[in-house]
Amino acid sequence: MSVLQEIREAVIEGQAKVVVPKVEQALQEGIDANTILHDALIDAMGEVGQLFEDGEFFVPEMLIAARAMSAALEVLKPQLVEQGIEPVGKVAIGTVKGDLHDIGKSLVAMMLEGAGFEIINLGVDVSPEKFIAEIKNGAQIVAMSALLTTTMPNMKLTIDAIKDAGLRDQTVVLVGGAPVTAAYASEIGADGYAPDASAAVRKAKELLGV
Ligand code: B1M
Repeated sequence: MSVLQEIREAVIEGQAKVVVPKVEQALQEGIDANTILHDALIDAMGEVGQLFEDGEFFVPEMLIAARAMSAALEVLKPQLVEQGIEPVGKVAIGTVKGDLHDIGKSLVAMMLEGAGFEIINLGVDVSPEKFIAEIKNGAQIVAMSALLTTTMPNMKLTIDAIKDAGLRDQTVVLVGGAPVTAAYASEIGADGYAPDASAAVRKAKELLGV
C-alpha cells in the first residue's frame, strides 16, 4: 500500500496517531502537500461521508475521523501557508450558526492566510452578531461556511443582519461549503462563492481587487 493510501485508511479509521507520522513520512518522501491534502485527506473524508450515508458509520466515527484529519492539517499547515508580507485584507471567517463542521472552513482560513490575508477565525456556530462585531473591527470580508442544508439559510440571516446594521456597503460576503452553490450564493445576496479553498483565495482577491 502506498503512503497516501495508508494515510487515507488511517483517517477513515480515525487513527490520528498513525496519520501524523505517515503525513510526515509522505512529506519526507517528497510528496507535495497539496497531493497529500487532496488525494489522501479530502478523499478520506468523502469516504467517511459515504459510510455515514450508508449507515455504516455514525457520528462518533465521523468525529474521530475529523480529529485525525485536523491533526494531519496541522502537520501540513507550514507547507500550505506561505506567509505574505503585508496583509492584503482582513477576513472574518466562520461556520454559520447551528453548524459545527470545522475542517473545510479551517482549510479556507489557512489558504487565505497563506495568500497574505489577516484572518479572524471565529470558529463554528457563529452568530450574525459575531460577524457584525468583526466588520466594526475592520474586517473587509465576511467568509461564511455551511455544511448542512439546514444551516445554509443562516448565511442569508447573517447577510440580512449585516444589512439591518447598516454595514452591508462596508464588507464583501464570500460563501462556500459542500451544499452551497453559486446560484444559492447569488440568491441570498452574497458577493461571491467558491467551491474549494484555492478558489476562495482567488475569489477573495478578486472581490477586494488585490
Ligand atoms: Co457531518 N455531515 N454532521 N459531521 N459530516 C456531513 C456534512 C454530511 C454531508 C454527511 C453525509 O450525510 N454524507 C451530512 C450533511 C447532509 C446535509 O445537510 N445535506 C452531515 C450530517 C447530517 C451531520 C449531522 C446532522 C449528523 C447527526 O448528528 N445526525 C451532524 C450535524 C452537527 C452540526 O453541525 N450541528 C454532523 C456532525 C459531524 C461531526 C461533528 C461528527 C463531524 C465534523 C467535525 C469537525 O468538523 N470538527 C462531521 C463530519 C466530519 C462530516 C463529513 C464526513 C466531512 C466534512 C469535512 O470535513 N469534509 C461530511 C461528509 C462530506 O462532506 N462528504 C459530513 C472535508 C472538508 C475539507 O470539506 O468542509 O466540504 P468541506 O470544505 C471544502 C469545500 O466545501 C469548501 O472548501 C473546502 C476544501 O476545499 N468550503 C468553502 C468550505 N467552506 C467554505 C467557505 C468558503 C469557500 C469554500 O468561503 C467562505
